[in-house]
Parts: sequence; C-alpha cells; structure tokens
Amino acid sequence: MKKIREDFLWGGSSSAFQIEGGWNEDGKEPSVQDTKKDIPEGTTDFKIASDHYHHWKEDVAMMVEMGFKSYRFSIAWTRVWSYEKNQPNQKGLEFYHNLIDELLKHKIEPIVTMYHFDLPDYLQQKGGWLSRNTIDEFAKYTKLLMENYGAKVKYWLTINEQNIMALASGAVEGGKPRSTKDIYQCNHHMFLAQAKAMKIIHQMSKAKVGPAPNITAIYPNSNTPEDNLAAITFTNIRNWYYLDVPVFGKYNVIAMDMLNKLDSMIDIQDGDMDIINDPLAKPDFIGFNYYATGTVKQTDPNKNYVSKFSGQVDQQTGFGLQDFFEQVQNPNLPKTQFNWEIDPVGFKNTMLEMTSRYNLPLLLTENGIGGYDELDANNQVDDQYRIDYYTAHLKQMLEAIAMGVDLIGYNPWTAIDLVSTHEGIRKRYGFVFVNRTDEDLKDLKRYPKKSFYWYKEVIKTNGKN
Ligand code: BGP
Repeated sequence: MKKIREDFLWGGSSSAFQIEGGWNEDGKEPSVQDTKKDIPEGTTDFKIASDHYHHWKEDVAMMVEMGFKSYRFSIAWTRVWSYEKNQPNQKGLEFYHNLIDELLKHKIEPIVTMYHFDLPDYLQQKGGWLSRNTIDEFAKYTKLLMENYGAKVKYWLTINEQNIMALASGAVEGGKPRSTKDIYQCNHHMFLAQAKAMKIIHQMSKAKVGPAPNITAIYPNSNTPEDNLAAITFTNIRNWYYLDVPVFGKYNVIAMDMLNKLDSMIDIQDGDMDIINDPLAKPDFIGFNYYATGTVKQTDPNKNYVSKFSGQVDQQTGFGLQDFFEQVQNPNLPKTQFNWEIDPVGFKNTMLEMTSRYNLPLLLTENGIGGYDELDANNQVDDQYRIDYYTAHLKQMLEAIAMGVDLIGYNPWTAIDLVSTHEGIRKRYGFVFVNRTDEDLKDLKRYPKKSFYWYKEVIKTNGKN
C-alpha cells in the first residue's frame, strides 16, 4: 500500500483578482475582471477584494502558522506588464518578488498560476483569445516571468480552468458569450499558448509545469445506453479534451465529432500540432481543481437547451446541448449552502480516472466549500461544515494515494477568504476570515476560523488527523 509522500505539498490556493485588490495601484492596468459589467447585484467587485496587496505579509504569516508547505496563487499579468508603456512594470514585478521571497523564507513552496481568468483588457479589446496575437503575447509574458522568477519558483501552472472558461464563456471573461465555434477556436489558441509557455519554462528554468483544468468524474443519470453515451460525450468535451491535447498531443475523436456536427470545426494551421507535440512542451504533472462530480442524461428533443451555463453557475446544472447531453442534479448527493453537490468519493474516482488515463503525477490546485461565515461575539468563526467537508475529502484522497495515485500536493480553495467569482465575498472559502462584507469594507482584519486550527493539525501529522 502506497503512503502519502513525506514532502507532500499541503497548502492553500487563491487567485490574483479575487484576493489582491489594488486593482489600479502602482501601474497595474485593467484586466477583463476589472472591466466586467455584469457584477451581480449586491455583490462586491474585485477592486479591493481582500486587500491582500496591502496585507500580504500578514497573510503569509497566517499560512506559516498553519504550517503550509505550499501556496498556490496567481500572478496578475496586468500588474507585471504595461501595455500602455509597452514595458515591464517594475513595481508589479517587485510585489511578487517580495511575496515569493517571504514564502521561501518560511519554506513554503510557491505554486504559481500564470493566468487565472484575468486576461489584460488591452488584449481582450483586440480579440482576446480569438486572435493568434494573444498566443505570442502569452509567450512574451512567460519569458518575463522566467527572467524574474524562473530561478525561484519550482512549480508553474499555465492556465486556470480553461474548460470552465469555455463552458461559461461570457460569465468568466466578461462580455457576451462567444459562439461555440469561436469558443473552440479560442481553446485551440490557448493550447498553443500553453505549449509555447511550457517549452519556454523548460528551456529557461529547472521548474516543473502543468495545466490546471477543473476535472471531475461524470456519471450517467441511469443505466440506459443512451445516458451512458451522454456521459461519455460530456466527459470527453468537459474533461479529457483539455488534457488529451497537452499530454497526448491530439484532439480526441469524440469531441471532434461533436464539433463537426455543430458546424464548429476549429481552424488548425500547418505547424500548430508540431508546437503542441514538441517534447519540451509536455506537462510534468497535471494540476486540477475538484469541487463536485457531474451527472448527465440524454437530451429531450422537445426541450430548448442553453449552450452555456445559465444564470446559476453551480458547476452542475444549466448546461445542455441538444442531441448530446443534459446536466442534471444527482439526488444521491448532499448540497452546500450554495447548492453545489458534495461528493468526496467522486474525488477519489476522479483521481483514479486521471491516473489510469494519463499516468502522470497529480497536484490538487483547488477543492473546497463556499458558505456563509460570521464572526461571533468572541471574534471566532465556527465553520464545522468546512471541517466535515475536508475530512471526508481527505479520507478519499488518502485512499486514492494508497491505490497508487501519485498525488504531490493538496492546495484547497482557499487559504484566506476572498471574493467569489460570481457571489461576492458572502460566499467564503477560507481558513482565515477577512472582516468585510460585500457592502462594508469594515477593518479588513484577519481572524483564524475553526478550520484553521483543524487544518494545522492535519498538516502537522501529514494527513493523519
Ligand atoms: C473555480 C475557480 C476559482 C473559484 C472557485 C469557486 O472555478 O478557479 O477562481 O472562484 O471555482 O467558485 P465560486 O467563486 O464561483 O464559488
């Protein structure tokens, strides 16, 4: 029976636009998250967020106290490169130098995402990922990161949740959702950008790099062959599409068949697949986010489906594609306060499926539960529900490891409270409470939640808790 590694990367996760704030400070330029118009009513935008830009030292101290071995965060492209001046932004580069140095001083391994939903607005105005120019810009950005941090950071993640950006197109990018054809063309360009980035990282550093999609096991709603076909189609288009290209260097046939039938075939230019198949452009590990599994059934010919997530972005429902699949709720699973299904066994199943398919080391880059948390009169936060969620997932994680899954780390979402992508700061994920609400900035003070002390013990005992 395999055991958890002694150097297992226990940590926590975040993303720049959701935690930093300082959205226009020290030369930072706007990303698509700053220019987004459809912030749901009553929820905050990302301008101040958790004000990590000014509290980073204190936040790292909290991580040190929990005993973190790693911290997964993202660099804001718009902080380190100025499109207005067409040059690096030294102050922005300095911010991440300071953060990384502080982490290393405390033996916390930085795991850095290059791009987490926050494309520079300048590039978006020029077509965003639909333009091949963005591929070259991403390569240029990668070189800047390597020149600055290549010698310090051992783990890099290229693109966070490329698959969710495709499924929820407009919702994540801001602006109107794109057509299916454009979404898949954008995807192709992201694969090329990712391949170029992985090659540059391998050429310019000794670091390891991988993608970070959201991967989850997909269940058929029943044991009918039709529902099973819906599940096979959905898992290919939602999950494997995003790993087959970087790992195997080819598009999977089921996804291609679907795109063909939808008259949305992508334009692959001569030489593109050579870029993707370059031996230096292969991932060293698979980073993945896991929240909940999905369940699908065959479609109903009399129903109208939306080809994207509708208003309620709960990662489970609202997505259907006529003749292919319809996502449904799974009545066997409990739900979070925000209606996301809870499936710890699915976590193990997802890792087993990925291991059998790709046989690469895995790195968990997000897993967690969003809920309403409040400070009580003694400035404490009782988030037992979060401890229960993690306890169940860690049990399954250890079983997966015992079965042979090579998991190198667990970096749940999130280290510190931050602003949710669609639900403001009322939907909290952190081990540390940040004292502000959507409406009121209060004092932004940090308070450890009950889960903070629980996680500290887990890390101390290398998962035995
Ligand atoms: C993932 C994203 C994160 C994060 C998380 C929780 O999809 O990578 O950025 O926000 O989900 O989602 P939400 O904030 O919508 O609850």
